[in-house]
Amino acid sequence: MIGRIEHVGIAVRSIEEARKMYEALGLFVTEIEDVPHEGVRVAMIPCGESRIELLESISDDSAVAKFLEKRGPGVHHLCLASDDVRADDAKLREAGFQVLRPEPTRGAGGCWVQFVHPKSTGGVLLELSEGEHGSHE
Ligand code: CMX
Repeated sequence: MIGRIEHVGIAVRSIEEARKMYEALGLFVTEIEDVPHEGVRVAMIPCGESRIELLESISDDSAVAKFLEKRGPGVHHLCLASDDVRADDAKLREAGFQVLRPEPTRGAGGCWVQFVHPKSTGGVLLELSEGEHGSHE
């Protein structure tokens, strides 16, 4: 089952530059983590019950590097908190949506994550996340 919006992922060229605007508003970065298998460095900024995830590429062929090259900085994905990512993954498959990975993988913060292709969702890359940061409802 889906709960809150866990985070909104924003592709940035530089976390150090991008964080300044949020900090000017009194928000702050609580965690910075490299996720090597995704080729990204992520900075998490809590905002109400959700978070803003700044995504900087650390690898030339990462999803975020490709996105920045094609589209420039901007909103990259929407992440919804799931209390059972495998069950929600199965529901999406059954409904004919294009789930990107054969099964959930570990993402930032040790969460289990799955992605749905933006071509299949009306233009928004969707992430489902379950775990330490993904399921406190
Ligand atoms: N949002 C909306 N559309 C997107 C997109 C995004 N984030 N990324 C790519 N697209 C669009 C492209 O613009 C392109 O559209 P056009 O054909 O109209 O030009 C199309 O999708 C390309 O699709 P593709 O050829 O299948 O693939 P790409 O190589 O561009 O990869 C995707 C797209 C979604 C499959 C890839 O980014 C992916 O696997 N993402 C999941 C993993 C991920 O994003 N990891 C980083 C975040 C990790 C984290 O949060 O920790």
